[in-house]
Amino acid sequence: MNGSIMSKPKIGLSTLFCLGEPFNALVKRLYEVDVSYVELVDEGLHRLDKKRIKVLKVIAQSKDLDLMLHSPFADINIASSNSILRKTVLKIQKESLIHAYHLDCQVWVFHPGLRTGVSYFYPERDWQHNLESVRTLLKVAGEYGVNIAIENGPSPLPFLMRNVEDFSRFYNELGEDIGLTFDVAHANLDNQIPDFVMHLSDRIIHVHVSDNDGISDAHLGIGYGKIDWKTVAETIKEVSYNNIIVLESMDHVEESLQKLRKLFA
Ligand SMILES: [Mn+2]
Repeated sequence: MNGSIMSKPKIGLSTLFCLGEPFNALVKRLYEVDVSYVELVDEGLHRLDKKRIKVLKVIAQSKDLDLMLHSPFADINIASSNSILRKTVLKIQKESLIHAYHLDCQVWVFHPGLRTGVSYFYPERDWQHNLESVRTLLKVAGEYGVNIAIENGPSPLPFLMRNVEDFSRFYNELGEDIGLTFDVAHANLDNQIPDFVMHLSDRIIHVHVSDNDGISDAHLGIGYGKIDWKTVAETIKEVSYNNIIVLESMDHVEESLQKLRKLFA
């Protein structure tokens, strides 16, 4: 490997940090931010529609932004045991995926399904529903030519896919290709950071970062939790990851971006 010809990862910013603000404030922030890669969040006050997509396209063009999109996640369970809910969830997710198509997003990120109150009785069913839903989303993604990536979920939430073992089983059984959004902070809650990079580096097409204390998914600024960022950066560089690393911290945003630029320089 020749270090001089290897390109380094690019640092991007998720708009999660301002999800509490109205859409107009998001627009203003997008005109101000000093990044070229922005992951929008199709959720809460920032839910997308045709009109908003038009506004965002103008900004992206004038600021030469590369956009990515995080799918809705509140009350979203693609493995729901209730078929009516599952159908509705998939409808919401498909609409969001099509938003990503209209915004020319590099990737559309979504969460795996979760266990429910009946998973104890039917442990295999939610796993199968999760696989089926992912296949459905892959089909839509193929129709629209959108790249999609499934993210490792954070403990203690009962996500079906949180560690390397879950993802290995998933990839063995899916029978199709799908990229992985490696969330470093989520992996830290399961002590899985090095394991993901070691075993699934060829699946990782997108990375999320924020800091935490190893117990709760607090989305802290980089350096404000217990994650050893020097080691994380070395590990990620070792596998020659050179795609985008998106900051998902909710505070110390500017400072965190600077730290990431230095860490991955
Ligand atoms: Mn994330």
